[in-house]
Amino acid sequence: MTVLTGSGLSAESGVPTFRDAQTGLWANFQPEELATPTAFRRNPRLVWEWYEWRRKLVAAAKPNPAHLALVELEQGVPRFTLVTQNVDGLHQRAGSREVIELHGNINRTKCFEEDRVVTDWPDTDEVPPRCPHCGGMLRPDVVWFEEALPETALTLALERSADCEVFLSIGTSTVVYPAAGLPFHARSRGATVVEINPSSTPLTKEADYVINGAAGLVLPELLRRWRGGKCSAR
Ligand code: BV8
Repeated sequence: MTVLTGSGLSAESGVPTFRDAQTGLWANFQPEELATPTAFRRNPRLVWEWYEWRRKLVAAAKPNPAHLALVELEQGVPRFTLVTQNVDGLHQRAGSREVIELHGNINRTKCFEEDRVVTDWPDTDEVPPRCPHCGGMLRPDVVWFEEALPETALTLALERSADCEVFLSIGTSTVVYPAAGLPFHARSRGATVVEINPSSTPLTKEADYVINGAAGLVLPELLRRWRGGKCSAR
């Protein structure tokens, strides 16, 4: 079984989805306008502060029943793979052991010049802070639009999508590529594709099963039925 999650999975943890209306100062911006290297070059302070705001939101959030259900599935299903587009680290905080992060992690920071993770840096008033090695600006270790995904993560995600029997696509609008291509790739290789989402997406008409509901309610119920032997998970 291979599972792809999107920001809808963290919605019930209080983390706004990527296309939810942004609040406060950020209401004037579309995420796509801020999550790019061009935006960072143009206004590094604005982009750094947006991520600081999101990091605080994520730090205050807790994994929800959907995250916890995926931890139990990982422990009980042979050959289980979790692939996420989310950058909030909530799967790991819930207890998922192997998480393929396609879009990086907001809790990691890297040097914009050297592209290497930095764990601590001099505490100055400068925003964004500076790399202790080269003096370049620091940035969040996430994949921005127009940036390539981490090759190892994408290759592994494609392999696990190609050789699974069941592919669950949960809480994603299925519009951001190449991640959005994974359920279609799985389907083309013979997997049974299940979509869990309160709304329809470009995948809905291609999926074998569509469960219109919130992940935090649907996944625990699926798990309950699986434990009761009412459905098989492969
Ligand atoms: C790439 C990290 C090529 C940052 C994110 C020009 C140049 C290059 C590429 C492109 C280009 N033009 C277009 C592209 C392709 C582009 C793309 O796909 N654009 C889209 C918008 C058309 N892709 C890229 O740029 C990618 N890179 O192609 O590089 C390349 C190759 C070699 C060399 C150089 C370049 C990079 C894409 C990664 C962008 N980074 N995140 C950050 O977070 O700040 S993407 C961002 O969107 C998040 O990761 C998010 O997860 C992801 C997808 O969104 P969703 O997760 O689906 O969230 P969304 O809000 O959309 O939907 C939520 C869903 O949940 C909804 O359906 C809702 O109904 C549902 N829901 C709500 N509540 C619940 C629920 N479901 C279940 N339960 C609930 N309770």
